[in-house]
Amino acid sequence: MIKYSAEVAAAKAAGKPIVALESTIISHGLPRPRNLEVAREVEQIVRDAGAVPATIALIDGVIHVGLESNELDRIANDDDVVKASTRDLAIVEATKQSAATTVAATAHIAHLADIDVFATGGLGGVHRGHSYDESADLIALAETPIIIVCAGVKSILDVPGTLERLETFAVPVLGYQTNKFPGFYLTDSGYEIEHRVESPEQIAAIWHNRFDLKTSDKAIVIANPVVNQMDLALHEKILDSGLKESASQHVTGKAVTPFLLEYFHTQSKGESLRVNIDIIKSNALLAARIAIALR
Ligand code: PSU
Ligand code: MN
Repeated sequence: MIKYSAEVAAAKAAGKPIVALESTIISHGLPRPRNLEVAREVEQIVRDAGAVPATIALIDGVIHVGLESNELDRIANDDDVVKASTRDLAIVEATKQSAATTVAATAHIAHLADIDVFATGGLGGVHRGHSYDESADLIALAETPIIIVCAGVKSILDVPGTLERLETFAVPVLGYQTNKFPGFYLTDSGYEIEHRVESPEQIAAIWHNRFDLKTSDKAIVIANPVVNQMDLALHEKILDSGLKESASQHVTGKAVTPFLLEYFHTQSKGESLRVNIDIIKSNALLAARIAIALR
């Protein structure tokens, strides 16, 4: 059911630390041609840190854990690559489509592949003024034992609403060297988090304790704030107009998040893109250090 890249298959055989990487960021989150370059750079960051990258996607209906170079190229550049969340997986398999996987679907597949650590940009969550627009990422976190490194939830979302839902689902949220919940493009969303961790070793200890306590059926969210955030005034301005624009164009369902991210990238003339890339790289590095600490 799963096809492993040569690199990931060798890492599994040797018991090396592996980091799962999400592919919707590449196909639907970042503009071409920068998306493919970033995907390759992020994989290299994981290798340089001493772990093995496993970018997850479906190619012609087959689940891939780890992509060969030409496969990564297809996910970045083919127009027919769809965005697959967990509910889409069986359908994409049966119809032999190629798909990038969201946080939810990537976490699910990573767990199937026995990978414990996963890096992304920002989590999905509750949308602002939502009439039931809530990312399936939240449900996946409630059902999948995996450590997910992110820069908080995307600032286009209802941040306090998302934090409340994570509490309801009993998903622990740990600030990495901070008590401020990060706001994706922003270092601080303005909301506090109770627990803070200082090191990958501490995260590994929490992971192992949860197994002992049998509270390990959920994800652990590691919230890693971006260092050089986006200009605050610019962020507020674009967010405001972007939300209005998506409402007036009646953007719905899985198109909402890619629409708003692209709106940010064009309106900010690349400033949000710079921050988004910083976020992904820094999260991949931390995820690699955690994967190593778990061994
Ligand atoms: N983080 C980014 N860029 C992205 C995403 C996350 O920096 O494009 C993607 C992830 O795949 C996440 C998805 O799962 O956005 C959420 O989409 P939705 O709101 O439709 O669930
Ligand atoms: Mn949604």
